[in-house]
Amino acid sequence: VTGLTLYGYFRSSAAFRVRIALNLKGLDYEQQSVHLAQGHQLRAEYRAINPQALVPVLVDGEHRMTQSLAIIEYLDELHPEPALLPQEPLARQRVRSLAQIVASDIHPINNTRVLKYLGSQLKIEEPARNTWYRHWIAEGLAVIEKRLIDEAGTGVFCHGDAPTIADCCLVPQIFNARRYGSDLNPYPTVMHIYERCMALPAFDRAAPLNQQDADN
Ligand SMILES: N[C@@H](CCC(=O)N[C@@H](CS)C(=O)NCC(=O)O)C(=O)O
Repeated sequence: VTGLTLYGYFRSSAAFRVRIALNLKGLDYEQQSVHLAQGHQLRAEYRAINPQALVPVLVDGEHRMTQSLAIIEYLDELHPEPALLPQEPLARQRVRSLAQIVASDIHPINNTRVLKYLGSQLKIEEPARNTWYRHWIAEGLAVIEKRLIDEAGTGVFCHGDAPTIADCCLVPQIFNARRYGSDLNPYPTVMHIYERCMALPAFDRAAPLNQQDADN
């Protein structure tokens, strides 16, 4: 078996998702830090690794892969235990749907490059940019909260009694929400699940401040 290397950054929530999955699977991996705040993702050396200029990238031997959810599903297919997706098609659909509220709808419009564009190109000041950020988090988390309450699939975690891809996405999004001062009181079910996840070493070890490149 060849080694795994994760290109990431301590604060990157997309890299955080993959760190959680690697830890849940009990896989060892090396980390390469790409300093997003200093724009190192835009350097030619890094674009040679990922033309999208985003983290994470997972290198497995001679194979290089991008997109956190596609990476996690790859890991899940290669190492089926513990499963990060349930077996039954409707349950799998539900887990992916919850994950994608975060990964496809909340996170992309709050990404570093989007916030930078709002500031430097559209001249939107920081307080308004932060309002934008919290707005999309509030809208997404409200829907997740409602679904977790209403849907029978919810268990100790987002789906059933073991962590899934949905939890891998939800937890890092809560870290981002806190960092931008979002009010999380309206989402007690979400926060319960968040706390249960964070009580697991696989989640805690993946947290931003537990990474070697955490600079503050
Ligand atoms: N859909 C991608 C998103 C990757 C992504 O946006 N990563 C962020 C960090 S969380 C990034 O590299 N941002 C750099 C930038 O915006 O310049 C995935 O899930 O992997």
